[in-house]
Amino acid sequence: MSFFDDIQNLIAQARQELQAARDPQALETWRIRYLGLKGAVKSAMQKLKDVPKADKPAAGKAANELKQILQQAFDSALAAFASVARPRVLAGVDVTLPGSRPRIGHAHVLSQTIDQICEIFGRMGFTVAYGPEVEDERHNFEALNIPAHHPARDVLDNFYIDERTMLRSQTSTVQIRVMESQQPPVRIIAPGRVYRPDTVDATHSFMFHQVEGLYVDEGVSMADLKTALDQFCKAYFGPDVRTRFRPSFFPFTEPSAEVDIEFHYDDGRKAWIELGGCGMVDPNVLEAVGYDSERYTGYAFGLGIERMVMRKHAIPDIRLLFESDVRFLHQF
Ligand code: FA5
Repeated sequence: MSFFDDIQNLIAQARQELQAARDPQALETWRIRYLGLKGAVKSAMQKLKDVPKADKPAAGKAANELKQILQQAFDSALAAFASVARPRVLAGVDVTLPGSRPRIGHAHVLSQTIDQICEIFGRMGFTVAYGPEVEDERHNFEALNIPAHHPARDVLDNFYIDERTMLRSQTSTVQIRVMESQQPPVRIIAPGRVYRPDTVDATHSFMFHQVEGLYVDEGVSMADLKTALDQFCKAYFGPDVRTRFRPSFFPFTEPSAEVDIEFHYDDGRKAWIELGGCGMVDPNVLEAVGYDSERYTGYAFGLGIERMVMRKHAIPDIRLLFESDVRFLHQF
């Protein structure tokens, strides 16, 4: 078969295959096979050197025409494909509309709040400490000045695992763990889960989160405590929020107080809402961890995180925070 017959056969075969190409992928495969760097057109060009000298001018022309014919065939197949395919893909879609946000997951509102709390106290110089949720009685009670037979240690008021081990009922345990492991000055917060067999209702859960705060150094005073908590509440709830400190009692602080924030209802009513307990660290606690209570003083606080979140986002029932209902969780 002559060089010219080969060219004619190639054109016929290429056209046939191009007609059969049904999608962009097949079109691209065709382009590579015929017009690519190692394609059929290229090898036809290379065969020119074997053509007898007399036929060379005509063969060169035929080879150039082969290239043009196949390139044009490819271009028009591509254009035809694009003009058919685009309306089919975009039918009924207004590409000028804003996109719809994909519903991807995000941190739970309680985790977001814990991050926020750590950030706010971080700016005041507090570092973050953690302690175990399964605790011994020394850290949950004894070192916190809560002796044996104290009503707070009742088996009905705590989740005991065995005689000496329990799920911690307060993050105050971390105060002890931190003070046992370092010398003053100590300035930490400790967020985490705590467990109490409380009857579940709109504001109580058997598992909830607290954030503990502890600052021990020379010359720490109740005024420092009030300033820190007031500043925290203003940073978290907004600059207009008012705080109030009510005298209270905790075995591990003296004096002790309950910290409240003023809450404004939509109908104009106002009420004081309790956030947690606080006070000056009792000297007995400082002595229990080997600190010199003559030299050092400190303050501590423990705030309920669910109560803060509920107040800030007007969540009426604590159970909503634990039910994993995405319709609720997606709002935050
Ligand atoms: C304490 O737990 C003390 N450890 C706080 C403290 C720390 C005082 C350091 C002094 C110094 P109390 O039992 O009041 O205190 O709990 C603190 C907060 O946890 C409460 O004000 C409330 O916001 C939250 N809380 C208590 N029980 C529940 C519950 N069942 N469900 C949800 N939140 C609760």
